[in-house]
Amino acid sequence: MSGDTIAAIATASGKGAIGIVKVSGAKSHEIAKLITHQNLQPRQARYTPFYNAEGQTIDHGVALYFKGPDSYTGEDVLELQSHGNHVLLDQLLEAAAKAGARAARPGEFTERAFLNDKMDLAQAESVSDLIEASTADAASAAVRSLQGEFSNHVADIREQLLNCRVYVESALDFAEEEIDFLQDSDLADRFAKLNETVKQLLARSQEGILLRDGISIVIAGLPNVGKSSLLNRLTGQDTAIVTDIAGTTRDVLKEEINIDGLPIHIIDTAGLRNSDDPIEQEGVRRARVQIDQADRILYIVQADKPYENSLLAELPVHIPISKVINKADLTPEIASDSETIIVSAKTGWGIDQLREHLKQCAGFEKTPEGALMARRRHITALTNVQAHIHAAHQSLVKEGAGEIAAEELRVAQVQLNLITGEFTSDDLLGEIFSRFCIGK
Ligand SMILES: Nc1nc2c(ncn2[C@@H]2O[C@H](COP(=O)(O)OP(=O)(O)O)[C@@H](O)[C@H]2O)c(=O)[nH]1
Ligand SMILES: [Mg+2]
Repeated sequence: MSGDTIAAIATASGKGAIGIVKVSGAKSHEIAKLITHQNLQPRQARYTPFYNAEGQTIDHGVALYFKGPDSYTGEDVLELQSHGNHVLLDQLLEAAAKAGARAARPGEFTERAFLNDKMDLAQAESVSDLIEASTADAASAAVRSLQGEFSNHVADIREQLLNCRVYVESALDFAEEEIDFLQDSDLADRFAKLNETVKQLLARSQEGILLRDGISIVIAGLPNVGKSSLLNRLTGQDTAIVTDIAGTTRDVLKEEINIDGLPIHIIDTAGLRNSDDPIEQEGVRRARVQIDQADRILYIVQADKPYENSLLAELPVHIPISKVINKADLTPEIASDSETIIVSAKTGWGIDQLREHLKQCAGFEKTPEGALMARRRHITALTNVQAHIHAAHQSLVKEGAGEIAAEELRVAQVQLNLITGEFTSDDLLGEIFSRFCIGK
């Protein structure tokens, strides 16, 4: 248990019906006494006045006391629920400070929960993902991970890994004659099952990451091909100014839509052309910056002049491009290949196919068991685990090299432990929790 007692406002800023100040640490009960003038019993809500250090009433509200280890952080915890006004909450915080608490750092309550074994690191991280979730699907994925579903699968992989290690290492220790790993069907089954478990967890976690982060798509093309019209059509809103004057859009416009729960950040840009107008030149410069950072470019041409000044050669080669022919309503026949999507931003024709295409490009497939919220570091670790398992299996069946296989399995296990935080450096912990909001 950490020595000091921390306090923070736990509710969002702004006015609301209720605002909460949270306190955690050994002094919680004493602080409760100083603020409420009552001897609070664990887990019993008490409606009471809240007093400042001078004995003046700050507000009336509900005080809740949890005795550690049966609390969120595992320490003694106090929750003061007052009216949701920051003037009051600041006074409550000050009263807690005068009674011996210090201001909590971002994520410090959850960090303590992790340090006191109330949850593992992957669960702690999903607390933040749950708070940040912008769609119902992302929230469900975060809840699953918070409940430990992700961690349970990691534990399952750990156990299977351990079994494989024991198997290989004991074969090494006790075998009198050369072991024929290749003929050992039991071993092959173990590796196949292990590999499948890792693969499934990776798929569900990748879906979770997509649900949280989505993908960013920039709309690019010549002036007047209908880029802004397409943005408006996709968002269903009249955000961007549309005119028949080339060079209308100069600023970068960003909107977010979601397709079946997948967030897509759509960016409309100035049409790419050489211009004498310094404002438009700046618009084109900004457009190129956005294009360079996108996950995908929607390259728009118009149906009545599809080959006019192709810009394809100007677009960055490292970013995937989807070619879209717009203004399909203008020409009855459009020559295109199967890769090209044909739409009319004006009538809405083809927009559903475009949405479907975006979903496919993102690799967004709903796994039957549902997504699990995860971090990129988890994906990296799981991918490494997968590679080391593969290497172990290969060295067994191809070279009969038991020692190398055992070492590969050991390294796989180290990678796995990084996920749930068994052996995690303080730097990494600091980085993870500093991104939390204060009061969580
Ligand atoms: N007929 C037709 N006109 C369109 C379509 N999409 C856009 N336009 C027109 O093309 C012109 C340029 O549109 P805008 O969205 O401003 O193009 P941007 O410069 O690429 O952003 C406007 O007059 C739009 O009304 C379409 O699908 N069909
Ligand atoms: Mg425009």
